[in-house]
Amino acid sequence: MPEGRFRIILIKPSHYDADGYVIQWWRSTIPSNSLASVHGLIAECAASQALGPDVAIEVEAYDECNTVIDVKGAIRRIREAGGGFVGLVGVQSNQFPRALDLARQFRRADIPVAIGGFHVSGCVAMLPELPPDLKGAIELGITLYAGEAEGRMEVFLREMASGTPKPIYNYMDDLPEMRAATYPILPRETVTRIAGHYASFDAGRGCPFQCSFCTIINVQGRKSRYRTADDIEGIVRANAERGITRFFVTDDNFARNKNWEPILDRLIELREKEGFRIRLMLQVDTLCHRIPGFIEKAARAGCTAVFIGLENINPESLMGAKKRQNKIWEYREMFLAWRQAKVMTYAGYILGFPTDTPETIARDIEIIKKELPIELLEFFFLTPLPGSEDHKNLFVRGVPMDPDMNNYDLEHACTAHATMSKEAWERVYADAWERYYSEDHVETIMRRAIASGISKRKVFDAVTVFSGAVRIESVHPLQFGFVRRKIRTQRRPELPIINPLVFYPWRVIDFLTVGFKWWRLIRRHRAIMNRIAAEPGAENYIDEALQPVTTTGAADFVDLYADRIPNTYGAPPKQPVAAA
Ligand code: B12
Ligand code: SF4
Repeated sequence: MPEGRFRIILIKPSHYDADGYVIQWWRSTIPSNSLASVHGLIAECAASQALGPDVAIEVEAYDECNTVIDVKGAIRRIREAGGGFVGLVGVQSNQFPRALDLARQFRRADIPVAIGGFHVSGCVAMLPELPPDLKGAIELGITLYAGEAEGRMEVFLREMASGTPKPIYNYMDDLPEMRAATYPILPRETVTRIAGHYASFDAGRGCPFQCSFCTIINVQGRKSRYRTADDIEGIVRANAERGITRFFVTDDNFARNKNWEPILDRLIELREKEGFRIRLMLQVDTLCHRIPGFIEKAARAGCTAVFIGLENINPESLMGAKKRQNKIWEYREMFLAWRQAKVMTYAGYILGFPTDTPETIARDIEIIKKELPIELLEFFFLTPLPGSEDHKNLFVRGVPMDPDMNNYDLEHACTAHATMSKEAWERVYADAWERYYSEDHVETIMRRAIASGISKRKVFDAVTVFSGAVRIESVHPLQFGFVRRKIRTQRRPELPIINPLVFYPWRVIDFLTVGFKWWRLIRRHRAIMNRIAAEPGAENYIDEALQPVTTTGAADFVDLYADRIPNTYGAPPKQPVAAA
């Protein structure tokens, strides 16, 4: 056991862009809840003197998406403390190569390293044996942690501190209870590196559905495990003491959190009786509008934006991916319900289901633009993420998949498509962003926002970020931040470090070009917004998507797909029409 001090440096790694530079920003936009969870657990161990009364546990937490990691400084601080380790936290598959590159630098200095997160947990949960990257990590002397750490961090710290940790901790068969679980919490200085000072918490874990591309059900289970309303109040109060009242609630499907109502009631009470200025971003499924009171209470609790897993509008694709709960004939009603509550909607759309072709995708995006009142649509490649049933099936059958985990960011084609070539699939992805964020459609989105009383400033900001992130910065909006940083020396080891005389002039041009493109986009969007806002009667705008669904029929796209919706699927009876 160490004596005196034990310093733990937590790093949530980022990943590499196409040029091999770490994707990082002056300010990132979404907090890392994994970092908050692990930090909270270690802070609790520090407070309870888990390593004994003579050892002070010190903890630092960094999100590499908004912080340049000073590896030498971290090594020095651990050595000065006389002991400690580096924890690479919440490492997703696409971040595993970067995590290993950081780990190698620490291991060369003989600093102990542990890695946890979805890549390790997903592989351990689903694969018959460890994949080569995890085996390689163990060979480097890195400790792997599969499963959730609530209730067991003390044991882990003791074994790390004694210098005899196991090569791999596997708690996949033992999901901890969430009631009274430790709060996910970060120091204020970590939170303020996120634009808008958003913190996060998971009000629960697990989802009852069985989508085949999803890793969550195999790692966190299909049973809803949830925090109590008292604990959510505790998390909110602890953050509010530091001046933080905006939260990203990271439940993948908050509508299926069995405790959603007491939690929302408590947040409403905090807002309405005690004046807390709570703002929430939630993730929900497409059936949430059927839960009585859910949308209304979410809005009263401070929800201003929701992420909805639309995934696709083609019933064949949804059935193929076992996403049976998505009922396309109800989509419009669901979006209108959120709109009525003045909540902005983000919907995820997956490209590359086996029956997708460039033509059907183009057609479906046009249908969505015309018929569904969504603000932000975000596109993803269908990806066999380690931890998902899709990945396991391909792995077991030996189907080729991209060996470079850095590409598993849902922005790359990682395995072959049934009909599209890799290039065609990539073109479809680029075209989807162009098509949805065309100036015409940006205008429609803004018109709908003004007509529905949704904050036009908020919609302007979000639409501008979403339309520029991929097209200007070449990163998905979920990885976006403000002011990109590229550190010359922090490049993928497979690629050369560029001479400063070449790198810095290139960087200046790159920076100015990107800045100019943003300036032009902002100017164009602002002109659209100002023009619409100045039009008399803008608030009376109406189009097909804003019309309530009538009792006689749903939207046209339901007709289009009528012959593909299985009879047993609960759809309203429709006259089948030939697919376009
Ligand atoms: C919030 C979230 C985000 C946020 C923040 C990231 C974060 N990790 O907090 C944002 C929006 C940035 C994000 C982005 C992306 N995400 Co995300 N995200 C999530 C989400 C919904 C919640 C994460 C979370 O808080 N989990 C709860 C924590 C507590 O669980 P955990 O990370 O496993 O940590 C526990 C244990 O693993 C362990 N542990 C973890 N680290 C360590 C370290 C040590 C030392 C120890 C001892 C223990 C330990 O203890 C923790 C507490 O129990 C998850 C789904 C999910 N349910 O987890 C997806 C998820 C992690 N994301 C995923 C993906 C693919 C992405 C993206 C790549 C794709 C995309 N475009 O959405 C991007 C890109 C991110 C990037 N920069 O590269 C996948 C990852 C799958 C995989 N095999 O890699 C997930 C699982 C969702 C899915 N689609 O299946 N994401
Ligand atoms: S609804 Fe979302 S979280 Fe639930 S299984 Fe499907 S993809 Fe996963």
